[in-house]
Amino acid sequence: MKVALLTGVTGQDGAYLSEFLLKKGYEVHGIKRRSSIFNTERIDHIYEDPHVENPHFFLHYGDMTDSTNLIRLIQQIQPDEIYNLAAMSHVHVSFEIPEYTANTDALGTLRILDAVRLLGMEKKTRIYQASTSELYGKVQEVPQTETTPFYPRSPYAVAKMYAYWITVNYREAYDMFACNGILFNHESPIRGETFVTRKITRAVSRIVLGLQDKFYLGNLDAQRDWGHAKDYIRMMWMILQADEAEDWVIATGKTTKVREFVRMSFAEAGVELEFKGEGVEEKAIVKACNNEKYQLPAGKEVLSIDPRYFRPTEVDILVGDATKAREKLGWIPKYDLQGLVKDMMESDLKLMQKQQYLRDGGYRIKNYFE
Ligand code: NDP
Ligand code: GDR
Repeated sequence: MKVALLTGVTGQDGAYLSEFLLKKGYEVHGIKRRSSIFNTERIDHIYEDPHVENPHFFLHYGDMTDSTNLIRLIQQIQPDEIYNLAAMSHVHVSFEIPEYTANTDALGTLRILDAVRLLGMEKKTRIYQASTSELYGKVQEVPQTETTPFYPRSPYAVAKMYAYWITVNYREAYDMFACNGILFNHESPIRGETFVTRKITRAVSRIVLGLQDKFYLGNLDAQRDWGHAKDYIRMMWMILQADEAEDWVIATGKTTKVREFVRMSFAEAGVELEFKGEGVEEKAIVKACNNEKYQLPAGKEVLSIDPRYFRPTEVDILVGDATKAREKLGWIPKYDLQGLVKDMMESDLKLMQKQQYLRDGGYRIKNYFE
């Protein structure tokens, strides 16, 4: 039985990858942070009571900023594969906490690599590093490939650039099987609530159900290459099964504006929108509501711009060329953007219906302004 260790096990990708590896027959170990409230919601359904016989899924306390903890866990678990997914992963927030972001995302990666080397496990343990399309930042070439130059545009991206190169350096210096997956944006029903796609699908669901009046976004012109996380985690595993340790772009090859994602999400609920105005004055107005379940009158304003969501430096357009992964790893995504929006909207509508029942039953429900 192969043994995998995942950092960031409580995040979107960690949850899907754990499930995937368990189905493949792996023993899976995940590192979670201590938190004052439960932070395992995404993996609760696969967590096994540690008292049952022969469990396959284990959680350990740890932190990317704590070298001795990481060394001890790697020594104890003796993983065949490490997936380094832990990160302070919010680009905008990284401008607020740049030092912490560097410590976790850049030095955290070094700590993992160096622990494996220190323990003499270079030949045993394969390492996947969660690299990102944010490395391309101020884009030098469209579409972006494995050879496109980097130009990071946030403390997050700069930290991830260190992580990228230290992974390459350890591979070359110590002959380690260490790989970067340069993954473009991937989303899902369990995407963090403050990333733009999930913020949109949650807000749209709340608005059509009458739980919220309108919502606010920043730059609607940003373009992203959005895929489904379920497709992307499969590639993380494929990257570590390859014959050679290499770096790989994983992307759909299509790019879409944030504005269009808003339009598609409302359309999924049967609501047609019209965008009026420009810049910070832009607004989205209901043109028609074709779903009799929802009471949205034509002319209702459902979205405005709030400049607080603008970033000090923005990444305008990302679109990846995953030809290498397609040809050498057989990368064929199952979801297109329409399928992704549908999956996220179905899930958030269900989730928000639960809130609607609570509200109608006289219970107080949370407001979400983020
Ligand atoms: P999430 O933000 O959903 O998850 C991040 C995980 O890292 C969480 O489990 C979080 O724990 C954990 N974490 C954060 N800081 C620390 C720390 N100091 N020590 C230990 N654990 C920590 O990210 P995703 O699942 O979306 O992404 C996974 C990885 O892939 C990240 O490294 C991200 O930067 C990268 N990436 C993501 C892309 C995407 O589109 N999703 C695209 C390209 C790269 P907690 O739950 O306690 O907060
Ligand atoms: P990104 O994702 O920065 O690409 O990083 P995010 O969803 O946060 O932003 C995408 C684009 O949408 C614009 N935007 C807004 N973004 C947020 N979060 N909130 C808003 O209100 C809003 N309005 C407009 C942003 O300006 C941006 O252009 C994600 C993360 O998962 C990273 O960890 C990962 O490395 C990259 O994707 C690839």
